[in-house]
Order: sequence, then structure tokens, then C-alpha cells
Amino acid sequence: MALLNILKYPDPFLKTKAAPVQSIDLEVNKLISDMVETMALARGIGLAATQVGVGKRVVVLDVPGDNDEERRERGKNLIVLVNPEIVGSSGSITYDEGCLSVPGVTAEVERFSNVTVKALDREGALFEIKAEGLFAIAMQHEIDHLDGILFIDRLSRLKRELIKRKYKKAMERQDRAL
Ligand code: GNR
Ligand code: NI
Repeated sequence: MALLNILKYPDPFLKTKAAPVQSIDLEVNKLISDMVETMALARGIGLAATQVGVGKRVVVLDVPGDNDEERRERGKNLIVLVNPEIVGSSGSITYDEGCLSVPGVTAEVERFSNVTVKALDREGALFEIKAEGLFAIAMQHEIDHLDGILFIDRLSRLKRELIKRKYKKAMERQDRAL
């Protein structure tokens, strides 16, 4: 297991579109293990390979459930998506999103409230999963990463410019503190 470096906006690699995984070999398995470890340490609910500088369509998710028990325990809802595809969607939901690649800022983003996603699991078996609420939001957020899209790209131009300024200031503050 190894910790991976999470790329931060405005790293140009975050804008790249990831390629489908051809075979879930040892290398992809190692990537998945390292992404799970990296997501846990960063306390994220999801992580896309693009964020760790790998252009492969791989996502890991660990979205806490509604009850307290599930909120405390990490890895309980761990799910791996290889070559994920949204095959059904409905409704809309607005949520205050954050991103490990855009640390320190959040913004309200509108997405589908329900999605059905088709993907391969770690063993290469095809499966379909229906998601709602935060789980559905996180899946869309991660699939966006694989297509080179950040949550700030989904904001109106005005809101995007405001949040970029806020982010820049937060980053400068952090640099000075180091
Ligand atoms: O940890 C994360 N929390 C989160 C909260 C609201 C909407 C999306 C997310 S995903 C984010 C981790 C991350 O950046 N994944 O790409
Ligand atoms: Ni993100």
C-alpha cells in the first residue's frame, strides 16, 4: 500500500479525460488499493484516478450512511467503480460540494438526485447500482473527474469567478503559513 499525491486545482491534469481500463491487472489492483488508502487518510467520500495523476477510469467511494454507526466507521460502504457509466438518471438535488482537489472552498451544485450506474467491480464483473442522495451526488462528482470536470466548472460564471478568487486567497494564506 502506498499514499498517493492528490493533485490540486489548477493542475492541468485535472482537465484531462481518463481512458477506459482494458484489463483489471495487478497494476490496476495496486492503484485501487492505493486510492482506497489515500481517500481514507484524506477523509474523502470518493476519489477518482484523475485526482492522483492516473488517466484511467477508476473511482473509489466510501459514502457514509444516515445512521451514526455508519457515519463513524470507514470502509463500511466502500465501493470500486471501473469504467463507470451513468445509464439512468432522474430528479434534481442541490448540495454544498467540496473537493479534495479544490481544498478549502465549497459551493452549491445541482445534479441528478437519482442515478443508475453501470460499472465493473474489482474482479472485473459487470454490475449495476442505483443511488440517491449523497451517494448519487458523489458518483456524479467522481465520474465528472474522469471526464476532466471539476465541481467549480458546473457553477455559473459569476459564482465560479468568485470561488476561484476565494480559493486563490485560501491557497496564498496556506503558503504563507508554511
Ligand atoms: O470528500 C468529498 N466530499 C464531497 C462532498 C460533497 C460532494 C462531493 C464530495 S466528493 C469529495 C472527495 C472528492 O473530491 N472526490 O473527488
Ligand atoms: Ni473531487
